[in-house]
Amino acid sequence: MATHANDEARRATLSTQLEKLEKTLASPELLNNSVETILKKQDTDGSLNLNTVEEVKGFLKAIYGLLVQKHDVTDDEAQALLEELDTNKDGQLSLEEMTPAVQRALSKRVADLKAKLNQ
Ligand SMILES: [Ca+2]
Ligand SMILES: [Ca+2]
Repeated sequence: MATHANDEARRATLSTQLEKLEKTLASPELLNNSVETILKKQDTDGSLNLNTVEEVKGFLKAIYGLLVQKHDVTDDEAQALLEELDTNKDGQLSLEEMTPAVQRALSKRVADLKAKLNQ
């Protein structure tokens, strides 16, 4: 019985998370706010973009955090992400350039949560 109650509580928590994530993904404004929060947390020099490998590494860690995966981030991984997302090739990531990666991470998290809830 106790196990059943725990399972119900766990499902309720997951459902709440799922709802919140789906809302964020469905609203450009909420998504923008989320990316902005992440950017401000990683932006150590107040440039309002990610312009150092350290900042990009922090961003990549934040994305892994969204996926609830503990993962060490290397300079190479950060460099690869920077090259992938840096569409105007100025060597730094703007909020607009960060958005697809955050969107991707959130979508993946939504899929994971749905899979868990359907178990
Ligand atoms: Ca910066
Ligand atoms: Ca750029």
